[in-house]
Amino acid sequence: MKTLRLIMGDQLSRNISALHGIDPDHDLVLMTEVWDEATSVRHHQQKLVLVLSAMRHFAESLRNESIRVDYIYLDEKNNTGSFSGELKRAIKRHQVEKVIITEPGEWRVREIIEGFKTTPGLQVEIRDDNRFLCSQAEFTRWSAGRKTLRMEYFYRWMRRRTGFLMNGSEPEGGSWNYDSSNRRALTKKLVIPPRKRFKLDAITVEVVNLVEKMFSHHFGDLESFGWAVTRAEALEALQDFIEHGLPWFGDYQDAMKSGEEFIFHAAISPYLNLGLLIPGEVCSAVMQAYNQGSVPLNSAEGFLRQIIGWREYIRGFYWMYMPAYKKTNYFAATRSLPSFYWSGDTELNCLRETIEVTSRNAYAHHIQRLMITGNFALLAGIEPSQVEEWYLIVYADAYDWVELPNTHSMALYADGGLLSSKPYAASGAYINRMSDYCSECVYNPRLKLGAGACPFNYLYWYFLIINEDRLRPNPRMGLPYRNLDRMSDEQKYMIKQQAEVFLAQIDSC
Ligand code: FAD
Ligand code: DLZ
Ligand code: SF4
Repeated sequence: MKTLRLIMGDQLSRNISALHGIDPDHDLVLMTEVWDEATSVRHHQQKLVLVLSAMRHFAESLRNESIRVDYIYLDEKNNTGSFSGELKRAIKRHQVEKVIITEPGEWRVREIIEGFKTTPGLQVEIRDDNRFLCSQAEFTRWSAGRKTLRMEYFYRWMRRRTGFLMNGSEPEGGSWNYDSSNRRALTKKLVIPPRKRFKLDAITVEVVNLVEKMFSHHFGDLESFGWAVTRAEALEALQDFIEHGLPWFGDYQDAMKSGEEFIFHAAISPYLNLGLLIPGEVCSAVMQAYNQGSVPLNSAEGFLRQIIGWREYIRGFYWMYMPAYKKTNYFAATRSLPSFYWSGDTELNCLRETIEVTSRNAYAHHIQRLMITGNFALLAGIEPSQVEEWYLIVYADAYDWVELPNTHSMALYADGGLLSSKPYAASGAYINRMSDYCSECVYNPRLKLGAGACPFNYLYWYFLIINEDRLRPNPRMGLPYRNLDRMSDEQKYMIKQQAEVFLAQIDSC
């Protein structure tokens, strides 16, 4: 039977389920650049270059194995611009009877793919995505009967299942989690090695020209593009991180510093999410470095937790709660996203630094995403769908399955606590402790009120005041509310006043 194997832009793994059992004599791979995906949101220009260049390189690598690939370019004359349109054309062109697809990573695209099943005379086989360590069925089994789905318990379950950092049934070193030793601030003396970046080859240059021509109105700089676009390069980037970043990853996981873009983070999420790297191989490389003694336990454990814990948990969580949960808005937040999220033009230095680095690299590390742009959006009551769209646009690693739970649930607590037991809300004191941003800021993180007071301070208390009915009953919010209770009515009144004046002029702050 003549079979078409559809490979989408974030499915660039040779071992992906859709390619299993491929018969090069009869089967054909379809890869298609489509307008609908390129414009589903106004993706950062670097993200477009990364996806399209990685797709073109992947097609080339399949052809080098004598696999037939029908590759449709974005600017081709007859390109219909959609997955369904291109699949229909390909079925006719090649007289195909069967289509094999790996399940897509996004609800919206999953619905499109399900729609293929109604095509008369066409067999459609949707296979599980085999690139995760925990399948959806296994996640559902783990979650059965649990009142809340907390990552920490999922993570312990995954440690036992994978055997990573386990001594029999006990965690290596006696503790499951070394997060408390992962909160050091950077010192001036510490030298941070640059992360591996890559030169543009002819294929990437061609894509850059295309993106400059068609998408120059999208967010972000293109000049600094340095992402890996092939598996070989992605493996090099992983090795570079393991040697030069991982040993310090644990200690400085939460630290932020002006001008330091990647610190000791891996910057491999774009590769994992495209399929250029596979989580199992990343964990094995970490374990090898740990077993050789070149990486301390807090780094190995902290990093593994991100991959086998957070990443897998987030994916299970997405499919468990979609699509209804996307619409929740626990704090009834309605404010529009401030324009400085696009321009970086703000006096709040921590926000400016984070937005500028995001524009330059289509990357910011977790704490910048969570505790700077995310925390501000939470405290300022920005409408969740606008914040989510921003995150989906600006990061090279952003796909709905991973961006949505991180933004909607972790950063904005818009689901009311499905993912975390309390909101990640913080005042300027946290940002001052974990970064050097405040020393270059017009505001003072030590001032709670009045001229020059850090806006994160009064917005934090304002957030507690206006959401008291929802948050005070939460046992984990006891301490902040006890601190609020120590304030006089006059202080609370002044906090409200200053916060409301700030929020009324938020676009020009
Ligand atoms: P490292 O800090 O070096 O961590 C290693 C790897 O662990 C990452 O590459 C990533 O694959 C995985 N990981 C770590 N934390 C998470 C997490 N919370 N969820 C899923 N995987 C995780 N990550 C994305 O991949 N895509 C997104 O669109 C995305 N949006 C986010 C939005 C917000 C508001 C927040 C708070 C976080 C978001 N994250 C997202 C998670 C995390 O910030 C990024 O995975 C991480 O910054 C990627 O950089 P890194 O490779 O240097 O990560
Ligand atoms: C992100 C993206 C972009 C920008 N362009 C394409 C494309 O032209 N063709 C394609 O197959 N995939 C693209 N992608 C990735 C898809 O959006 C992704 O595969 C789906 O959202 C499923 O997760
Ligand atoms: Fe950000 Fe406040 Fe520090 Fe300025 S003082 S950098 S606004 S936390």
